[in-house]
Amino acid sequence: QSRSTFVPANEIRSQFSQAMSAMYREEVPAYGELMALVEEINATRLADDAQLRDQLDHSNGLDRITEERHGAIRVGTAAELNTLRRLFAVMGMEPVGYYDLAVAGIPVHSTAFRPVAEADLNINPFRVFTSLLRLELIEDAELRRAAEAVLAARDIFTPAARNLIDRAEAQGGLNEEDAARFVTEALETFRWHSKAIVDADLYQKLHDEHRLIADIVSFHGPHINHLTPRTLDIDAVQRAMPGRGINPKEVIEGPPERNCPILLRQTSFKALEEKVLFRTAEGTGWSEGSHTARFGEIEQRGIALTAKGRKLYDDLLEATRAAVRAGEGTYETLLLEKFRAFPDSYAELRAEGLAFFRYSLTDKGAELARSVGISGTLEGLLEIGLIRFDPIIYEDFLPVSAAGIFQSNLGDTGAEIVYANPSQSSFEADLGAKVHDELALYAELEQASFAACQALLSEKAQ
Ligand code: OOG
Ligand code: NI
Repeated sequence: QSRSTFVPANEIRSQFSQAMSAMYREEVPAYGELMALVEEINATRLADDAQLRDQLDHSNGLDRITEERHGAIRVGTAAELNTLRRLFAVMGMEPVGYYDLAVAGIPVHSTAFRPVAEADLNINPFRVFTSLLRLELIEDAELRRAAEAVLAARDIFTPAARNLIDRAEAQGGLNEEDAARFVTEALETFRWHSKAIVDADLYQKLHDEHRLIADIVSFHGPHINHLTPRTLDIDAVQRAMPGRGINPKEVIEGPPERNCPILLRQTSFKALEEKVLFRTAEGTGWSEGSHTARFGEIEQRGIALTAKGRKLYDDLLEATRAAVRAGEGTYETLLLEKFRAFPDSYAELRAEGLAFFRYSLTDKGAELARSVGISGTLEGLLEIGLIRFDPIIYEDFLPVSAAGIFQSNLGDTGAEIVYANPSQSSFEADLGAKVHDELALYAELEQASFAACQALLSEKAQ
């Protein structure tokens, strides 16, 4: 097997993301409707906004927009999470970030699998938000043991998928035939199964403990629970949804509408109620029931914030929530009001060290670089117009938003659980790897973009 015959991981990821989208479109028809709506609005927005087009072009973001989506799954055991890490690695996706959802009363902790290098993100930025159930948080020991037994008996991967993961690791890649088979087999893990692997009684007990626990434990695998396209104008999509027969949740999660979008704004529509079959207690037949797990979501991505910017974001969001609790007004107006304290021009965001930027040569810079050698500081080169800066897009997630999304789709029933500490190290032990620090990734990207400018400008000087 020679290396040159391997299908690039980027290509496998693109194929997988397309296959996933086709499967979800069939399973959840509203998703197809949503995709069409988002595509229309993106096209209009791009046609109307030359500045946005130019900016996306300079951060290599233009081509990837319509291909861009994220999904989410929830798994039950460390072994499942561990094999998922290996499965995603075949497609060039690595775990980035640690999210503790326990703070929001949700018994999971999570990471996002995604490509890490800029070139790979530009080819296809497909990501999967992946949550691991914290079974230790179930207090009822008998119920915990019952859940453990169900999880221990299932295999969420097909034998062929397992073989192909082994082969990809041993060889360093997959040939064309294997890659195509891998996509088909890996997809099986994410498929919806309407036949539960528990009886109605156990389902109900798990559900009473927390709806999410029932969703994770009761089925053959971690069905993809939403697949989210990226829109360039979330307010427009939110307004247009009801006209298409889609009913979004009331508020958009994340920062308010701004000139310079920051981080991530998301909205979703309610989970579908789906018919499921439970095993009868004797195990001889089936009884009908229903389950809600899958929903639709859209998102708009903005600039990645530095630690300082993120702190300001968190503080303002908390101030908004406190003001809402104090009855000072509606969430939406208070959010807008509080976020006036967040600078809203790229120049200010940069000057105050609140966000990450990608530097590139201007036309003038490129022209000069061809004739003379130039060196200078970043600020100097910016001032004389040889370098420009564009936002680095946030590729990750927000735990508070995620909690809002989870909650809107779970409803309010289900007992409160008191949670243990966040535990990144135990998550990483289960995962079998450390998660990347997302802030470090953005900082590297920024530094590398300036270094590349410097190299181009100084070429002729040597
Ligand atoms: C994941 C929710 C988090 C997002 O976009 O923040 C998420 C889940 O419901 O499993 O997907
Ligand atoms: Ni999501």
